[in-house]
Amino acid sequence: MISLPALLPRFIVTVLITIILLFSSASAWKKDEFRNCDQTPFCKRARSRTPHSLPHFTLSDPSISDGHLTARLLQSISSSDNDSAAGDAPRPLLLRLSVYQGGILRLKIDEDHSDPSAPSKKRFEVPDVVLPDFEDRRLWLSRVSSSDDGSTSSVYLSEDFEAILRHNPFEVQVRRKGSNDPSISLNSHGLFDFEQLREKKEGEDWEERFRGHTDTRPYGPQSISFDVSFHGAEFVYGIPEHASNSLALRPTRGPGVEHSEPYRLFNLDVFEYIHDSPFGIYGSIPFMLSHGVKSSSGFFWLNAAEMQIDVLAPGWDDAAAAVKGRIDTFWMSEAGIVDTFFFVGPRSKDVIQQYASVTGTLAMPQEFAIAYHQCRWNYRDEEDVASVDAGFDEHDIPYDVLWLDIEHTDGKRYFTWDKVLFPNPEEMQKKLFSKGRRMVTIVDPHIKRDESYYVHKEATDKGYYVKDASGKDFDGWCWSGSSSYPDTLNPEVREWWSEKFSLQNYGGSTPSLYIWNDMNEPSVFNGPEISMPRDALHFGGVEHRELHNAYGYYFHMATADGLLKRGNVKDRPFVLSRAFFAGSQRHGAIWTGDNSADWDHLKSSVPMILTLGLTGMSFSGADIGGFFGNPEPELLVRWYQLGAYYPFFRAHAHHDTKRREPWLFGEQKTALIREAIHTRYSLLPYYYSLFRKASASGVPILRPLWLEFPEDKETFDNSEAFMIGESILVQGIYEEGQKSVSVYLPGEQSWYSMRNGAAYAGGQAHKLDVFEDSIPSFQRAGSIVPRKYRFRRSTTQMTNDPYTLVIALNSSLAAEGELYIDDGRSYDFEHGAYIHRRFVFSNGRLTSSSIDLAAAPPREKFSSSCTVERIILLGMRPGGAKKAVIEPGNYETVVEPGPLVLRAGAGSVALVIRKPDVRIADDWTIKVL
Ligand code: NBV
Repeated sequence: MISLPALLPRFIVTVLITIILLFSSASAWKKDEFRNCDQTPFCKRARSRTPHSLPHFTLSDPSISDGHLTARLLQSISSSDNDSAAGDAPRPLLLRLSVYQGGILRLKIDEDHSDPSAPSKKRFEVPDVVLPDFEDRRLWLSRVSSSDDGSTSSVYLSEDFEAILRHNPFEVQVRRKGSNDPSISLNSHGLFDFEQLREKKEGEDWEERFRGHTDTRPYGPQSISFDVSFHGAEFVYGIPEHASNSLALRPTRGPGVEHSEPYRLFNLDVFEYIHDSPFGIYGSIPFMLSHGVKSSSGFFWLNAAEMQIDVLAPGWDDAAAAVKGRIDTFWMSEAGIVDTFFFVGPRSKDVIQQYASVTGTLAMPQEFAIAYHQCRWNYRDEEDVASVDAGFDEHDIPYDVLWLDIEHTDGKRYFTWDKVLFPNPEEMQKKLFSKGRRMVTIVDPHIKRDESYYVHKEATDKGYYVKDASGKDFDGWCWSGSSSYPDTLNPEVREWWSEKFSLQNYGGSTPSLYIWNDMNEPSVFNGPEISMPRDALHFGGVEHRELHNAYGYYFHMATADGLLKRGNVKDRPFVLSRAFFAGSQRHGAIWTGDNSADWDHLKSSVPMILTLGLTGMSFSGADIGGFFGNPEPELLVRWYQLGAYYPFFRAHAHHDTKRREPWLFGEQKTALIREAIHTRYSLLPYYYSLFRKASASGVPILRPLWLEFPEDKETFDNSEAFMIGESILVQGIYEEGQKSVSVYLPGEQSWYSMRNGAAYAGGQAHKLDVFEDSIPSFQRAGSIVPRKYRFRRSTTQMTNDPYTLVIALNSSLAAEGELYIDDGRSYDFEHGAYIHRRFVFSNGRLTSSSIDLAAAPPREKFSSSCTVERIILLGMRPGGAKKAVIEPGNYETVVEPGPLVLRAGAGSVALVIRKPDVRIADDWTIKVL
């Protein structure tokens, strides 16, 4: 059937979309467009249960099979929910418990398909998220130990931990060996429930209706819920994506909780989201970490259906006395299976690494990608692009990437160009690239249903679109009018999609063009909750409800694969995605979507980005300046000053906003923004080293203070300050006209202001004056931070620039740090083509030596002729040294007072070793005398 929009002339379609948009931009967050828990039957049902009420599950016949522990889970009585058929005898469920190196337990519970009465429909298990080599790390279980009375079984988990299974009622506990108290447990409160698939009974109504949309729910109720308790925990964190002022997850239910909505994990395009709400926005990562003074643990549920999670306030279960140091949580999902991972820690960094060993670490980005990006919806045409590009040079502001939003296309047909506005796209990209700069274009998943559009034609002919419940290509409204969506769950579709990015297929593209995936929740303007109907069908008969939260993940994956192939696996892809799921860190960066130009959104960006980092998505950022609205110049400057520290650093704005390139607010504001961007460029060597660390181990770039100071309770609930790696602490300024701020500096060592070198004692809060030129930032005593202080047009011109090492001495006059360098582009570093140095300062000597982590001798080599042009010593008394002797070579250079920040007017606040001119790649020692 030809769709109505196809019959309408193009201008009518455009008018219709404009009307929809005008209407939708007329007011802010439309709460009513989205379901709350009470309007979501599975959530309402699950939440109405009380501890240890029916149904009740018992574990039976535990045994070892194939190195796993397997058992049957018997449901004693059918679920009391009104959606399940009374009188149906529930079938036993299959439970499988497996143990992996490094303290990881995996628990799976599913229906038993060997049971002849089981329905033929299989529940969805999310593929391609767990790393392929994770199974290689499985520890082969050979025996189950049973307690004398047969009431529990236990298995080895690691040298320090074991897993205990209580049989009746069924409970899983992870415990430190020899301890009676668990670290983490599941079903301790008997809230486990599993709605089994079954035949529909006559007269039963399985349909669900919401705001004029009907979900046919052909398979009926199939939700799962259970409680998880974190013991020894002060706070829990994680489960993005929610906009929030608080990094620690606040209780959502129980005594003292006013607004009782669970944290929702359901990828949605929420127009003008508010800055503090448990409401789900663009991405979902069902991974929670707990942190306490003594131990930390983590829990991950691999399930891509809608999830709702309650953090329960002490006393939620009417227990007379709340157990101190235990946080109970309640997890509910609409569909899928139980596929859960318990991480034993015991430290938070261990938990993060354990999670990374399951879902992977971030893909190492190219160097340009971690520098400054300039975006706007839209840079109008080639002339606009050229003038913005020139503006940066005129104002002496570096930037690396210019972005083009949806208007650059021919009628929102991705992979095409508007021929009038962008007649020479290749030339445009080449001009930018000649200055070392790149371009990014947007490619969204809604494909215009236009017979003459080759992408649509191919997808239709090959049957590559997601289908609606009746089996026809799903047709929804988005930017391109009537649109269909590639079913990237299917590996064949991903392969096809990835080929669209080859230089031959993507006309007008060049090797310096990278990609932005937006609207991949997926956003469907006329769909339920602005998304795809849950009964839409994917590859293998999978219902959209089962994989919704991972749709954007597969789309992002296919796009990143496309760039990888385009560059012959020699050019690291850069793809920014709005939607994400567990594991998206392997495919590229994400950003926090359409925030607003107000101080509240500035503030919530920090806990949001920190949460993303804790859950694997280290490479993330928020739109600088705020997407909606016009920031006052003061807010814009503060946003640049904060955003310059986000791992992903991009300014972006809605098309209805006033232009806000950095030089449009007068000379003084331009200078402040320039200074903020310069700060980021000067720290790029440090950032790049941190990205490498994150890509190797999963430890995030931006970190909550407690990750570095795990025993300092003062830090546990701090959502305003953060660490960059181990050495720098930043405090945001989140209020207009703020004159002073209280900054808590943790630890026993002091901290040096990165603005003026002043030292502040650790372990206390300091009330500090706030300055216009920067936000408070400090280098930790005992650290060495590599920087580059020559400001160029882009990172490309910085490659051979000399380094500055900033040494912040601790109370023993010692410090250490690292530097990682490679070609910034290719994968040769995986074969040994990198330089990794360790710097140690002690007893008046600075030594540089190589860190070699490679197991095998390098296949490739990387060399650098860069030198060190200056070494700044903080914490040495003035006149404490006059000269430095450099070995080998045994030559001398002067040590004299000098500035810390290299800008006009910065006073001499440190000792500076002038021009040691040692090569960064070499071993050397510098002795100060
Ligand atoms: O493509 C237009 C915008 C984009 O600029 C923004 O960054 C995305 O988050 N896109 C959303 C669609 C329209 C938003 C109102």
